Amino acid sequence: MNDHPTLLWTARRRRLELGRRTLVMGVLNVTPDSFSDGGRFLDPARALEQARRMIAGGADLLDVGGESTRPGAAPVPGDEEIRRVLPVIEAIRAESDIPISVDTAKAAVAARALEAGADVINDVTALAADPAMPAVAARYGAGVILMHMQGTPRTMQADPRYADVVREVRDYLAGRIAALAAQGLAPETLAVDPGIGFGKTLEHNVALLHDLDTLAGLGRPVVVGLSRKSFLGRITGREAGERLAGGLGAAAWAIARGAHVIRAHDVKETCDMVRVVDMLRKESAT
Ligand code: HH2
Repeated sequence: MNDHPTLLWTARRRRLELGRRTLVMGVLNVTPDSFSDGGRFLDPARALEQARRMIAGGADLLDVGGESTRPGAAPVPGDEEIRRVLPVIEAIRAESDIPISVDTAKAAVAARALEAGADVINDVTALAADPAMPAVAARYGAGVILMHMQGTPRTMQADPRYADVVREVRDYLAGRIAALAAQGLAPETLAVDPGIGFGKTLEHNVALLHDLDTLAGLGRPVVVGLSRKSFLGRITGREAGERLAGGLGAAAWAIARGAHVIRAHDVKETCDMVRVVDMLRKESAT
């Protein structure tokens, strides 16, 4: 197993060094309807408590989202999304310097979040849904996560089809990197994500994780979110709240195949796994 080459990911004033150490991105869903934790952190005070728990658990980055993207989810208006995430981002920033990403596809939400101290835009549409998004990312020098999705959350799981899922996801992300660089985004701000579960069958998700090193070949950091997702339920027969062990197994595999950042709800457990896998990667590379 090759160790990962060192990569720099810039996000506003930050330079995140990736490769030697895998980063853990804690998920904070300020929504009533997220698939595994909907409604638990809609109250800003409870969201802040959860943020504190994730920071204490070892999170490297917190991903704050105000719109569920689960299959079938209804879109949320921008002003409602801002009302959900802004107080939480402000409260975290008031007491911690931890890097914060905002999980949104709307330029107005991203701009307000960046103004409040967020560092990264995590966009499940790879900055393609809102034409104003690339300019916001460029203006702030924000870090950006470009995720692949086939279709929209409302329809994406109806009948996803690919001739070659790994090649199509890689080519799509390579195309987005090139298009955004042409629009003035600095390539070192960009990270990529295969979008596990976003318009993909079990077989598609398995193929993407199996060949994840193909995405690492794009030369940008690879983010992977698989925590509690339904493909784990398909494999293990478990409900969302009981998929931690399956998710840790898949995430360990993803790191060995080149993932740099793991997006997870269970931060403490994921950090323990990451420490062990990172140690083993170093040993096997020497
Ligand atoms: N998955 C979800 C949401 N955002 N962002 C990235 N970059 N990668 C992912 O895999 C990803 C993501 C879905 O998970 P969750 O946020 O827990 O659920 P919901 O969308 O229902 O809020």
